[in-house]
Amino acid sequence: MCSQPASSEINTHLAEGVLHITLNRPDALNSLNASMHQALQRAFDRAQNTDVRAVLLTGNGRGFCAGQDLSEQSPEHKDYDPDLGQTIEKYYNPLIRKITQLPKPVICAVNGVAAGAGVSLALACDIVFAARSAKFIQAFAKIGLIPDSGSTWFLPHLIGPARAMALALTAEPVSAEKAQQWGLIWQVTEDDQLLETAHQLAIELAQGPTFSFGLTKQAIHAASTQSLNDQLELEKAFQRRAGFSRDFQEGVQAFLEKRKPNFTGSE
Ligand code: T3D
Repeated sequence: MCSQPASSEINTHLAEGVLHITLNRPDALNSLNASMHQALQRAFDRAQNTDVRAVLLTGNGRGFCAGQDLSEQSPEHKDYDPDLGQTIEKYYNPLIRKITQLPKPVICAVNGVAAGAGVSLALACDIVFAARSAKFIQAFAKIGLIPDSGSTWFLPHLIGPARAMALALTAEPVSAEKAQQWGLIWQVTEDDQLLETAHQLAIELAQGPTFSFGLTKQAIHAASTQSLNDQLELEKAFQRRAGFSRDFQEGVQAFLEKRKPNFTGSE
């Protein structure tokens, strides 16, 4: 195991190919301040390295992430900037892009309440587990903002425009169970099984064919803006690349030899 004391506001460690990233401002429900944003971006940059084959993101304490740290939005704060477009350009949009464009699986374990950009952060991940006690809140409406960090895209794509609109305008909390029923997340677990369940899957995926996982992720993200015809072409191009990979050879060989494949994750 390799620990990285990069910042006390997030904890990271790498074990068995899984980079664990834990948001660590529990007293403020892991709301995102500037230094935490910087640390998170560094962690997702670190995740690009080939020794990382999956990422597991979670939060410390009773919350997952309450979105933007609102104390930084007070005119009394030393770094106060009324232009929110600046924060979004500097922190939120790059973070969401780093996660969605990372060519390897990112698993999120939502351990408690997710609000505002905390919901977007979870939904940017590839597979989302949530503890039964967790809830998802589009808190933006309560403070006169619009859903950001991808929420106006993730919500209608995942649960349809009717539910997306109502959640965005009312900020009604969605329970973990309802989030699963609606297709907002992958799976609810009992609170005390959340980390173990997410961790087991992360280890399994870290032993998988990382290169084709990266292509799969890219293809699924592309699907929402493409026609079926274009998507068929994209699948052809990506499958060609996957077909030349060492992991494909290994996968077929292992199948024929009736053994577990030993994927290296490489192209
Ligand atoms: O550039 C930009 O800023 C634009 C980007 C915006 C992105 C966004 O995310 S905007 C949305 C920001 N988030 C919110 O509006 C959510 C605010 N929080 C809440 O509504 C509630 O805390 C929750 C519904 C999430 C949880 O409620 P509850 O009752 O379980 O906990 P609590 O008592 O409200 O919070 C516990 C502590 O965390 C409390 O501190 P204290 O009193 O014990 O010292 C509270 O102030 C702190 N906390 C919670 N959320 C935030 C926060 N501190 C700073 N910022 C927060 N977002």
